[in-house]
Amino acid sequence: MAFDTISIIGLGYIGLPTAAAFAGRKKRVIGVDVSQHVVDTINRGEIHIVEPELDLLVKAAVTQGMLRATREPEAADAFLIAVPTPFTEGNRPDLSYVESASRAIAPLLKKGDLVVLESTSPVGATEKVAQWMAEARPDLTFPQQSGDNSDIRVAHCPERVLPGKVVHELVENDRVIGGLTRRCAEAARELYQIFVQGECVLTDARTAEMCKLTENSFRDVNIAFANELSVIAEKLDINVWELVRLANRHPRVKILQPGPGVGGHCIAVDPWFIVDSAPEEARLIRTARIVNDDKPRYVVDRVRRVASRFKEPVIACLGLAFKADIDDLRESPSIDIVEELASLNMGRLLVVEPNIDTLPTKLAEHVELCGTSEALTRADVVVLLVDHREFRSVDLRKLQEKAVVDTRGVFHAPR
Ligand code: SAJ
Repeated sequence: MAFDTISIIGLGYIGLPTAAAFAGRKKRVIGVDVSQHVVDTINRGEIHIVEPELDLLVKAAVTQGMLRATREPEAADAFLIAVPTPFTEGNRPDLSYVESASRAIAPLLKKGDLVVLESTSPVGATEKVAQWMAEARPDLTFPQQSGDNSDIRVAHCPERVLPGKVVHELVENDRVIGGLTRRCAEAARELYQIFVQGECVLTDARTAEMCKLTENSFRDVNIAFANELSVIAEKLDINVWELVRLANRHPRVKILQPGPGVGGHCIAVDPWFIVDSAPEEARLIRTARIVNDDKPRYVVDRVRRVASRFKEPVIACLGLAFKADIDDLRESPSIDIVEELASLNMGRLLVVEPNIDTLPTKLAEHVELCGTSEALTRADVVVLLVDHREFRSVDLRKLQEKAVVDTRGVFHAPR
């Protein structure tokens, strides 16, 4: 199959790097996004997200004429849907962006085209994509009607890249490719092999959908174990960081690190897609979500207890991002914690986040953004929320007179 022109619908954290990867292999790429700002930024050869090395790739792709962004989808040989799949009230998956994208590309389809759903999706979503397109194009045949002989091939290939390492992981990671038929999967493998150096492993679409959800749920459940352990250890007056380090010396034990909660837009969301599909059966997965979602409240409680011995405490919160050494504040438990502390009005709140210049508006009114050294000088209570590199090198003597709540073991773990 010749994939001369590839269209990527959704130019976010996954779509844009994928578009740049195809363009880097000299494929003509049409990137589609609903935001005029995103389209204009990319067409200037710039990027609207923070991801190491991506700026250079996009600049090269645009200047060489291999990548062009537009708001309206155009004809192509392969379409990749990489739009958000958020969850709504009640933790139910919201497929409305996927549906809009499917309906937008349907009029452009021609015999032989391939459509791949990349967005993390509940089981059955790829079948729905094929159904939405079939409704709009009764003149073409789809896999659910004609099996391997269909005019249009439809597959699911979930992204698995780690924010901060996207450019490398996109090329190096193995890919799970699930086709609505075997031929669909094979066509998608041919597409991904254009830039993927990892292995492209074929399966059916439902297994591929579940595989992605399983990976993130596995991590969520294991982080929940670590978070629960940290609460138990505190109650029993045990240093959880030492405990985890020692237990992990067993050859078959690998406990993850406790933290202030689970953030980001994947691990805190995807397990709910499994719970929504199998509410009675997904007991452990649901409980893990609840344990992790409860952790910020527990941290706030601890800060409240510790701060109560000061009359008007200055509280310094170190870190706002959802994990170390990135600037991404989306779904960050640290934001929830700082917001809750602000609403409790216990004293003066300082925030240190070395990776941003301005505070999100919802915090700006109540807290002061400052540098690490100023915060440590002024604070009575220090709350470590993110294990950023800068905080790891803090001189522990500066904390001697302070009350410390360390949610990541940066100050409390043996150095
Ligand atoms: N966290 C802990 N303790 C740990 C590990 C993580 O508290 O031991 C917290 C982090 O601080 C953060 C959250 O969990 O708040 C999630 O961070 P993460 O590094 O585990 O994962 P993400 O959300 O950055 O990326 C994940 C990855 N999935 C897996 O590792 C199974 C990535 O490969 C996926 O592509 C991505 O989700 C996604 O897009 O689904």
